[in-house]
Amino acid sequence: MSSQVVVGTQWGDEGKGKIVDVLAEKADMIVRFQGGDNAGHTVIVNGKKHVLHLLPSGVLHEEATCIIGPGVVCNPFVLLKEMEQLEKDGLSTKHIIISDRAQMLMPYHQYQDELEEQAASNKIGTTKRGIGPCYADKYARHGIRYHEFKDFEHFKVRLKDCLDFKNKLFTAVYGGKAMDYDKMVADFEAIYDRIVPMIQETTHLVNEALDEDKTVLFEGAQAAMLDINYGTYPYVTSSSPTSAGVTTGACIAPSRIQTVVGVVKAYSTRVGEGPFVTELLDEQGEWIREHGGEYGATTGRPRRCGWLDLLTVKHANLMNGLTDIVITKIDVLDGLDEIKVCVGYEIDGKEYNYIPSDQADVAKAKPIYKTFKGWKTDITKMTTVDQLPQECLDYVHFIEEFTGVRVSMISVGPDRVNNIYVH
Ligand code: 2SA
Ligand code: GDP
Ligand code: MG
Repeated sequence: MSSQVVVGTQWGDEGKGKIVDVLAEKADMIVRFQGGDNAGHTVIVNGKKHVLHLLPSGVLHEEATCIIGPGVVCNPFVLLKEMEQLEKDGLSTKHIIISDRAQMLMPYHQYQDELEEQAASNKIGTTKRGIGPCYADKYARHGIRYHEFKDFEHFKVRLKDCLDFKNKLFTAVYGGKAMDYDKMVADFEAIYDRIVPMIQETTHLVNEALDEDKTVLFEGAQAAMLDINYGTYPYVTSSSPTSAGVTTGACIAPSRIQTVVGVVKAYSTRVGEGPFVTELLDEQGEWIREHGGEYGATTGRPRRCGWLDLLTVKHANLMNGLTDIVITKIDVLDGLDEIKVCVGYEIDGKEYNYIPSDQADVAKAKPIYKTFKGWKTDITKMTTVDQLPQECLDYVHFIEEFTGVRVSMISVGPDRVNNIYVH
């Protein structure tokens, strides 16, 4: 049996999509276990760019089974659009399965997300894809699961109940519009024949694959600092994008997890609101954004940029039990004279080697930096560790030393082939 988890260690957009695609070459099954189409995972193969939102990033490997797991909030309309795009690109979508326990993200969730973001005095900066409202309904036990969709008459009754309730909320509380039930029924009827054949019970599929010694890859979306429990709450997403999230979101026992790969971008970015201790609100930050192409893969929003904050990676390691780190986008730093890394916070004169839970404290934190000399060499064509400049290796070794986790791969470009294997 081989089970491998891939998770983000910062605020997302570390390049998880690329890494999952690379690791999926050896996988028999790839499972998304949390989140929804808020994710934007970019995979580049032979110069062709694919941006995936709901589909696992391993989907380009047609021989592997791709599962949208029970922990996912899945918008069926977005899913079909994404599948149509792949089909246009000449790729197969026959290997995609939706867990019958996955929550169906409904048009009213998306609208609710928009209205709540508009009304909020303290905005989260969500992707407005309906993720928070859908998880809220799940935990309030109002959610509609995919198995309910199979019986369309039953689904219509559930939809009526839910929409009546939401329409009261939209009109009476948020000053929005009521959504039309008949139109919604017609929209769902139109996708019924494509969606239903993909719905299956998946917990036995995943566990049987592990029993049969197959290789199963669990793909995280978002990242540790956006975790609902241990991220920068309330500026987080509404799921657990961690190895613990795999156990609840894909239904495997914790003891079945073997390797946990944490993807670490060589600098930090964040989209949405919330404290960001190493943020660079100057030309240096702009430089990173332009050189790193740091714009949201789902919304196109400019990402906030800053130096690597190793306290977040340390925090991610506590949450995930990382066995490996993959460093990405280190090539983006190629042109710099010097590079800083945050190794601690100073808050009201006190030094912290961990991340406090109160965001008011984090907002006051001053980063304690260690400075590295830049390598000023183009590393994008390099394929082995011994080709890397010493300054670059010093940077990589420091990440290993600080976190206590080995770096097993270094990504030096966006394409599937731009990798240096370390161990
Ligand atoms: P939500 O929509 O409820 O999950 O938003 C809550 C917070 O989670 C953040 N979030 C993300 N952060 C980085 N990348 C994400 N995916 C897209 C990408 C984002 C985009 O790959 O670029 O295109 O803007 C993602 N999804 C959610 C979000 O910014 C909020 O801070
Ligand atoms: P994800 O959400 O973690 O999958 O990351 P995104 O796809 O949102 O953002 C990562 C961006 O960086 C994408 O445009 C990738 O194509 C790109 N990328 C991934 N790895 C590398 C790398 O090592 N170097 C460079 N220059 N770009 C990379
Ligand atoms: Mg992304």
